[in-house]
Amino acid sequence: MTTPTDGLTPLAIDYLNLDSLFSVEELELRDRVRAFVDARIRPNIDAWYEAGEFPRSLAPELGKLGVLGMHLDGYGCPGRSAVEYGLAMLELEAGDSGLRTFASVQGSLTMSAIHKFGSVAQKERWLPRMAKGELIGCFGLTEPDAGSDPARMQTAARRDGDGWVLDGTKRWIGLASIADVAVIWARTDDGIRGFLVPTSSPGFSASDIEPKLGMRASIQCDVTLDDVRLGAEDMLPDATGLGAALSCLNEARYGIMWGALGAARDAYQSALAYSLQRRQFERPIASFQLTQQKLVDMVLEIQKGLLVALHTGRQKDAGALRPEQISFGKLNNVREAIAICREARTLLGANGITLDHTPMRHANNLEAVRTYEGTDEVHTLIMGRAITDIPAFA
Ligand code: TGC
Repeated sequence: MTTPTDGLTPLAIDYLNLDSLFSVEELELRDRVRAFVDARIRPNIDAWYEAGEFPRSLAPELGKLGVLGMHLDGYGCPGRSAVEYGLAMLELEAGDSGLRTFASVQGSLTMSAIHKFGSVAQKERWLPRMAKGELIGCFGLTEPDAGSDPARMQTAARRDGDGWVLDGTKRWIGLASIADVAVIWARTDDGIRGFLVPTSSPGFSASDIEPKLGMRASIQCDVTLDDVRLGAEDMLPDATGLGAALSCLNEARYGIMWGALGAARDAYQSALAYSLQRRQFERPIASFQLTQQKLVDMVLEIQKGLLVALHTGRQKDAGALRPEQISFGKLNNVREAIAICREARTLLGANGITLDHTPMRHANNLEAVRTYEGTDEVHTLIMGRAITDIPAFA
C-alpha cells in the first residue's frame, strides 16, 4: 500500500499550514512515528485485520519508537510533552486504531495508573520494562454490567490476613490475554481501590472476545478473577476511590481526540487520491462538484479537529486542562472522524467495500473508539453538566 499523500498538493495535505504551529522537535517526532507506520504497519495491516490479529512482536518495536508511556517521566519512560504524545497517537491511528489502542492501553491507562498511584517499588518493577514493550499491561475497569456506570462495579477485594482476595469479572479489557500485569479496580470495605495483578496469578484468566466487526487488529477480552490472592504490596497505595480510575481515562481520552484524526486523515487522503485517478463519464470523479463538496467538508473538519486537539494539548502541557474539556475533543473528533471515514468510502464506490482501501476499516474501528473511554452520550452529559451545573446521568 502506498503512502496516500503521494502526488497531493500542499494545501490538500495541510490546508491551513497547521504544521507552522508545531516546533521542530514535535514535527520530528511526528515524522518518525509516521515513517514507522509507513514501513511496518501499512504493508501488513490488511492481513492482520482480516486474521483478527495483533502481533505481540510489535510491542518492543513500539517501545523502541518511544511511544509507550511516552508522556510519563522517569522509570525509563520517554517524558515527552502532551502535544508530542498526541501527534504520535494521530500517526499510529492513521495506520490502524488497533495500533493506537495498544499504545493507549499500555501507556495511557496501565502505565499511567502505576505512575500516578503506585509505590516506588511497583514503579521500579513494572514501568521500565513496560516502556520498552518487554512487559504488557491491561486496565480492568469495565464489567459486563458496569460500562458507562463504573461506580456499579461488582468485582470485590476482601482482606485475607495482610493480603487480599479478588473475585469478579471484567469485560472489554484490551490486551488482557497477552498481558503480564493487570490493573484491576475492585470494591473494598474502604471504597474502590486499584490492584496490580500479575496475570500468572492462580485464578486469573482472560479470553478474547470474538468475532468482532471492527477493531479487528486488536485484542479485547473477558477477564475472570476467581479467588485471586494478592499481597498487601499489590494494592496501588495512592489510588483511592473511583476518581483514581477515571483520572487514568482522562489520559486515554486525550490521546483518542488526536488518534481519531489520524484515521480521518488517512481516509480523506485515500479518497482524494482515488478520486483524482478514478474516471467516470470520461472525467476524474474529483472534477464533479458533489465530490469536491465531500472532500472540502472532510478538510474543514480535520483541520478544525486538529486545532481543538492542539489547543487542548497546549492546555494540558500548561497544567491547565480540566477533564470536562477533554470530553469536548473526544466527542467532537471521534464523531467527525467516523463521518469522514464513511463519506470517504462513498467516493471509493464498491471498491471501498474491500480491504484494498482504508476508509471502511477505519470507520469500523471508530465504532469501538466512539464507544470506549466514554460513549458519545457520556461525553455529551459531562459537557451538559459542565455548562448547566446539573448532572443528567440517571
Ligand atoms: P461519580 O461517581 O460521581 O465520581 C466519582 C469520582 O470521580 C471523579 N471523577 C473524575 N476524576 C478525574 N477525572 C475524571 N474524568 C472524573 N470523572 C469523575 C469525581 O469527581 C468523583 O470524585 P470524588 O472525589 O467526589 O469521589 O461520577 P461522576 O458523576 O463524576 O461521573 C459519572 C460519569 C458517567 C461521567 C463517569 O462514571 C464516567 O465517565 N463514565 C464513563 C466510564 C467510561 O469511560 N468507561 C469506559 C472505560 S474504558 C475501559 O475500561 C477500557 S477500554 C480500553 C481497553 O482496555 O481496550
